[in-house]
Order: sequence, then structure tokens, then C-alpha cells
Amino acid sequence: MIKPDAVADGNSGAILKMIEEAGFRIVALKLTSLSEERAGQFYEVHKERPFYNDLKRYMSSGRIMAAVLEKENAVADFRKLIGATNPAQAEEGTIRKKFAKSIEANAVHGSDSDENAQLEGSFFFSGLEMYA
Ligand code: YYY
Ligand code: MG
Repeated sequence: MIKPDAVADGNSGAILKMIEEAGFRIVALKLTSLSEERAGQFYEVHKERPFYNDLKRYMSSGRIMAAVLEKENAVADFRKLIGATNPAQAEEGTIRKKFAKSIEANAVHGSDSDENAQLEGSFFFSGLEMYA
């Protein structure tokens, strides 16, 4: 997912370019937005964390871009490409190093397991949209 700050700043094209240049194939793509409630569902695993309410507000503050990506070893390689959650710790050459503004407005989301990638893909896309 490309998060609201990055979409609002006009960085989604540059981010998709980095993703494609890193060898990912975009198999589904959508510009949309999340209500606070849906943002809360997406980040349900973090519901006990102190940042959850701020995160819901931020994630519903503007348009986001959702994508399903395909590649060998996609989950681990995408985590490497996006960099650390806190951009202060993100390595040079990562998407978050280049575009993230803070630990909250950190430009992109990446799934953390194959299982969650399936669930998160289905959160945004129908099967038909993913396998068109
Ligand atoms: O998977 P990743 O996005 O790198 O981090 P998570 O630990 O899963 O946290 C999800 C999301 O929550 C993070 O991208 C920003 C926000 N967040 C925050 O606002 N403050 C924190 N201390 C930790 C995470
Ligand atoms: Mg995470």
C-alpha cells in the first residue's frame, strides 16, 4: 500500500517505478481510500498498541494506493525494498528512506508474511481483479 502522505505528495508514480525496477510485477492496482473503521480493520493486529488511534486517523486522512505484487520471495524482498518502519533507521536506497516523513507517515505498507499478503490482497481486491 502507498500511504496517504505519499499519494498526496504526488510520489506514487516514483514509488511504483522503484517497485517495478526492483523486479516486482504489479498484478492488481487501485487508488482508493479507507474510512477510519476500515483502516482499523486493516491494522487490527495493532489494536492494543498506543499508536493505534493515531494510525487509524492517519490512514483514513487521504487517498491510498493498494497493490498486489508478484515476485520470487516477494514478502522478504519487499520488506527489504521499503526499509525500516522508522525512516530514521531506514537504509539508503529504500522507499521509506526516500519518501517517509515519520514513523507514522512512512509512505508505504508491506505485508509481513505470505499468509498476510493473501489476506491483505483480499482486503482490497476481488479474485477477479487479482487474477485478471
Ligand atoms: O510493518 P511495518 O509497517 O514496518 O510496521 P508495524 O510495526 O507493523 O506498524 C504498522 C504501522 O504502524 C507502521 O507502518 C507505522 C505505525 N507505527 C506508528 O505509528 N508508531 C510506532 N511506534 C510503530 C508503528
Ligand atoms: Mg507490519
